[in-house]
Amino acid sequence: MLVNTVTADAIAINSLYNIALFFAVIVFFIVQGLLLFSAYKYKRKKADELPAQNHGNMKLELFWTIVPALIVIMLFFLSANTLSQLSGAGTQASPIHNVHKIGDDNAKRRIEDAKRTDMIIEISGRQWFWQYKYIKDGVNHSSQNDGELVIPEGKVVRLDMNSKDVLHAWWVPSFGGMLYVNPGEMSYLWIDKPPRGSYIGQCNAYCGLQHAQMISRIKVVSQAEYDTWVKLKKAEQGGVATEGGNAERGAQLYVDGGYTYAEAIAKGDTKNTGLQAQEVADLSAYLDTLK
Ligand SMILES: [Cu+2]
Repeated sequence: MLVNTVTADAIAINSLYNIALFFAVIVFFIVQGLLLFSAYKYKRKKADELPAQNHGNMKLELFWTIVPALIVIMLFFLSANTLSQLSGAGTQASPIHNVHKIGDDNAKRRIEDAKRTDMIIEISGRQWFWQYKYIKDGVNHSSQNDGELVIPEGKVVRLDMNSKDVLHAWWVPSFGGMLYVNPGEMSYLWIDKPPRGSYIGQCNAYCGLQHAQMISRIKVVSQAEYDTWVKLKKAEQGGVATEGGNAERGAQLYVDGGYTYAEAIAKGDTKNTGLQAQEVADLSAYLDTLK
């Protein structure tokens, strides 16, 4: 009801919330309505009047015990059902199983088997930013200076999270649930095929003075835009010019002359970057704007 929900997880959580809200609103109006009605109807009319003295009403008491109990039982089953549908819960229908101690290989294997994953991003919470490490694409990036977590659309992205200092919590309302990120533990969350767009999250556990600054900006883009972004980031971050597919030659160039990816681009080197001439020219122009 309150946020722009875009993934299946977020939609499931949101509809559960709406059902709970529906019952809460009905209960609110019945209780407040009876309160106002009684206050008006049975108010003292004469100074020395003694109102009727009632000692219990069996029917009424049964009603206000059984009906709320039924509502709570129903909400319990609806919640359990929603929990079991959430992405990544997979075969283990509990978010508790999405967290394990660092070094627990059995638990890690269960996580790896739980769900098909297209892409893994390691996230570490720090006072007071999020560090993003793209495992396969070799990009190391953070939320400092409005850095965005860029992901390609329609992919199943697994976030492998831990904290380097204190307790944090990852929460992007548009993608659904929140998860604590603790020192000494791994927490896993899946972003299930997000559509293109910009989303925002906030660390949801008070983690020190600048907790409020701990914002995560997420940008979901097309695969082509993502590929370009990866190239740009790698160019900015330097690194070894091994994109030509010849890692040994790249490593040798790097050792011999500290020849980095960025330098290779600056020199218009298509061979060691593995890029087309036009791409090298575009990247080079972009890098110039950063100087
Ligand atoms: Cu935090």
